[in-house]
Amino acid sequence: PHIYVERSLAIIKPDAIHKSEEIEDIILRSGFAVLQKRRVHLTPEQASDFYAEHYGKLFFPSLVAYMSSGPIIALVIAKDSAIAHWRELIGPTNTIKARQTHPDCLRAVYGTDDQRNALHGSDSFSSAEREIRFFFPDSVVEPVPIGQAAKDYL
Ligand code: DGI
Repeated sequence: PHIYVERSLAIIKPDAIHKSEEIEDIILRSGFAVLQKRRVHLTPEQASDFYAEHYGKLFFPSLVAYMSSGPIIALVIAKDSAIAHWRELIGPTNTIKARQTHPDCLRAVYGTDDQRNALHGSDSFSSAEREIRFFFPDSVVEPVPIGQAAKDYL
């Protein structure tokens, strides 16, 4: 059977930025390659753009304020089934509920509350492609051996 290396976009959000080294270490130890990495401080306009699908929802203004409140780290990560594997590792959206049902997931460990949940992961192939282009507009897809350390790529 073929194993397809897939890319996903991970974000270390403002409430977890002080733990970024520890989190990046977990990403590598979980078998992901880090293909690209950028530290950015989004403007409210950029944060609105990134979360455009939630425009109009009650929590949208506070989500935008939070995501533009400080620096974040965007990472393109790669692995077989990277999208599903990363979502599984970060766990449920709501940190408070995640602590009850998935106490070992990264959001349970590093998140703050129902909105400040430490980490982002693309939820589908099409959102991964869009989100990678959002942060890395010039990115070129190159084949990458699984399990390589990020330092070999940065
Ligand atoms: O893909 P996820 O990040 O797991 O979840 P999502 O795409 O549904 O929502 C994007 C972010 O918006 C999520 O990480 C946290 C925030 N959010 C989602 N639902 C709620 C919310 N924030 C609040 N305050 N209340 C919500 O119901």
